[in-house]
Amino acid sequence: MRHSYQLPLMGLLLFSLIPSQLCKICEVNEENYSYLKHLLNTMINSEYTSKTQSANVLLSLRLVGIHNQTLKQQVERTTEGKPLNFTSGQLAVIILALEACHPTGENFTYKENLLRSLEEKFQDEIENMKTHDGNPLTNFYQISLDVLTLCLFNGNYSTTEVAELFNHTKNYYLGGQFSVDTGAMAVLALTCVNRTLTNEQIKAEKNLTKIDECIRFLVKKILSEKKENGLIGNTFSTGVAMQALFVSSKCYGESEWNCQQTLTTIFKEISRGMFNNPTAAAQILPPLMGRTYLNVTSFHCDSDLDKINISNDAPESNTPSNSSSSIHVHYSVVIINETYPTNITVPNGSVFLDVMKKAQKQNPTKFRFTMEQSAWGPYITSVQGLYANNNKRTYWELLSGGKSLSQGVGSYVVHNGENLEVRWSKY
Ligand code: CBY
Repeated sequence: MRHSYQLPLMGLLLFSLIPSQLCKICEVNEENYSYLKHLLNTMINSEYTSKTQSANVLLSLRLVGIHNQTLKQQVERTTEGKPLNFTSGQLAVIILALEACHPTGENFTYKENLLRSLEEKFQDEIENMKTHDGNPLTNFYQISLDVLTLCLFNGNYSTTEVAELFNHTKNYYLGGQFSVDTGAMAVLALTCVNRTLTNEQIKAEKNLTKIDECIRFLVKKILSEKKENGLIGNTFSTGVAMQALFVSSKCYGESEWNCQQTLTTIFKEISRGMFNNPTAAAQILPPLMGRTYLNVTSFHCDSDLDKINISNDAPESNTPSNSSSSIHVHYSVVIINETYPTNITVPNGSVFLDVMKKAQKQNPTKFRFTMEQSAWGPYITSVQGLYANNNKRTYWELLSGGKSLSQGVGSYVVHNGENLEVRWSKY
């Protein structure tokens, strides 16, 4: 009889001895490694179209214990002499990638000058917020990446400023919608800051409470974006959301998130070709192996993944095989109350960008556009000479049948009879 109440007590005691940093992790077991192989194949055999794409891939590979010297050198080369060319978040990803999971014996060589440059860029973001109605130079996802990187590598930032900045809920919204990617990246950044504060004890108790509250609020918001199939936000925000939930498991109950269900749905999405973009693959792989960006400062990140034999075949594209047949779509440019419509014929399997190029050729006055390469592929910067502007929170939104798309122009495969639109919008 005595044991019956002593056991739970012992359990409670043991539980309270587990450090609060220990997280709830669910990860892929070996029988599902074929999905990971597909991701690795996409990441390693892609031709990177932007500097941050290769940095995202390098970061991801290192976090799962795969060291690729050629890729590392490629990322190193992008930083030579010109960290000024990058936005703050791009530089943060590059630092994370170059410094992640050092194999023993390797020196931290880049960190100092790149970190100083990141500190400056972070200050420029804050300055811009002060002078432009709270709008950073880039966005709050990048600000979170900045804080995470500065925190992990002991760069300079003010905790009070961070606590203040991250307490404005408005910063987590894009176009009136809570951005799961942004909220989740903020949870990672704040968790890092929180851990350093806990170590420094009393120093900033007020900040600690503020940051704690903020993490709890964000975790609640992230969980409220959980879909019936287990995705959190959408397919592409689920990876970073998983990371945030791994490091904050003390903020929610076990019944609030079924991690296995999320994994199963992600496998389905991998099979559907949704992760054939190297950055998409890079962002989902670490959480599938139970890793988060907070593991960047670990000295070894070994896993069983390096046993996987990666082929040199180019990743499969989602272009259907009968691409000789044609399809017809409606395409319009919409600027406030003006609509400029047209009909376009493209080969089956074409992406949104192919439609835009064809329309531009047909009528350059109405359909001319410019783009730049982002980590996720081409990003439309202007249509008809009208440019997106971060300070005014304007951008060109992609829609199909009136619904906003969750893929960019280079990835979204168009369908026969579809109503495509690029719309001048505010976020
Ligand atoms: N990364 C960034 O700076 C981007 C942060 C991010 C939250 C990002 C999503 C998440 C991520 N993991 O990187 C983000 N998008 C932002 C902030 C934005 C805004 C950018 C403006 C700014 N101030 O920096 C903005 C304008 C609201 C935006 N995204 C627009 C778009 C559309 C692009 C259309 C175009 N002009 O080309 C689009 C296509 C949505 C639409 N229907 O118009 C879009 N974004 C999408 C779909 C996405 C997802 C990409 C998924 C994919 N497979 O291609 C995204 C992952 C991402 C990139 N956006 Co934004 C979000 C998602 O669906 N989960 C840091 C940097 C270092 O890499």
